[in-house]
Amino acid sequence: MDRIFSGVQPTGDLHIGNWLGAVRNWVALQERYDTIICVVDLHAVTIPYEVATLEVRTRDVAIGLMAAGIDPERAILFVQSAVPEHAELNWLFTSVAPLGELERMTQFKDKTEKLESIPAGLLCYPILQAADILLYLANKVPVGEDQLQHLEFTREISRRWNAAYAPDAPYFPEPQALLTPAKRIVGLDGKAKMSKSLGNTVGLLDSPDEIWAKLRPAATDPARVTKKDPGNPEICNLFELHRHFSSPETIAEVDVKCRTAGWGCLDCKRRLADAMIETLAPIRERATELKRDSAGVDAVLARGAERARAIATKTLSETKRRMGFHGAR
Ligand code: AQP
Repeated sequence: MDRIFSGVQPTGDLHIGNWLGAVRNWVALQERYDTIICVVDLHAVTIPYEVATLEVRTRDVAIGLMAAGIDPERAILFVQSAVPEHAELNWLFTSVAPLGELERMTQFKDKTEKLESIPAGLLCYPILQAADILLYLANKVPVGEDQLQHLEFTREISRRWNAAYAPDAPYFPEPQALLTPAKRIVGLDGKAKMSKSLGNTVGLLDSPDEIWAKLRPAATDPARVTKKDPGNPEICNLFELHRHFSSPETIAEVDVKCRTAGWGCLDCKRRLADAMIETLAPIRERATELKRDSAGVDAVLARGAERARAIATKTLSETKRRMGFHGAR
């Protein structure tokens, strides 16, 4: 069976971009693939963060994943820092990681743009990501479009490591991306990618009031200034969200009413809010239940880490043996 690996950072609350672009796909894929899902907290410390809330955020992201349908009986769900082999393989991969390519990564350039002092962890983030994936010899990686460059880097690490240490029989696979039709959800500002750190999100677990408060001021077709101007749904970010949340009848209605100025953007937003609230309600309810039992959630994650380590230790031994380390069997 093919194995998939994917991860999510506990840098904030899960949002609908994470869900549409990745998490919903993981839930579907866990039926068909050997699935490993990780809350990647080691990645989250590459930018300034609040020490006091990291643990809770990490648990909350895991709760969001379970509420969205990740089944820890079927998939392995765990927290990255509970499996130290990630950090060790990361180090071993630095021996083949090309510095020039790390410096050219779009995410690195974006995230360091406004920083006075750049943590080395931010530069090396893609090496750790390669270690995350290859530690489980995963050959498929379901992600959003923003991760494609990093995944190409993982493939490069795999090729370089195999060439250096396993030239006759390649050990690491060259994993392929699995994208969804919602591979890049734009934020409520209508400009940048929906992103936890940009505050342009709708949270997966937001209450109906929070959803409406965020959608009300959201950017729409910039050319539509007054209610009487006809709009163009094709350039309206909220129409894209209708496509993911509303029924075909509502989508058709939105299309006509927008083009003919049959209603204002606020009417359109109200319909979207209603569809979103209805779609996300079961996830929110399951999350509320799970939050009542944080010890139970921690036990699930500990069991996930045990299962992950059983695979990780084996890969690490094989890697070290091929690299010639003393005592590696
Ligand atoms: N806007 C998006 N559209 C589609 N997919 C997305 N993903 C993230 N944003 C979108 C996908 O969600 C998975 C988990 O992402 P992550 O939290 O680990 O990393 P990220 O891409 O860095 O997410 P954020 O929200 O942008 O976090 P910050 O602001 O902390 O950097 C990934 O598969 C990602 O592709």
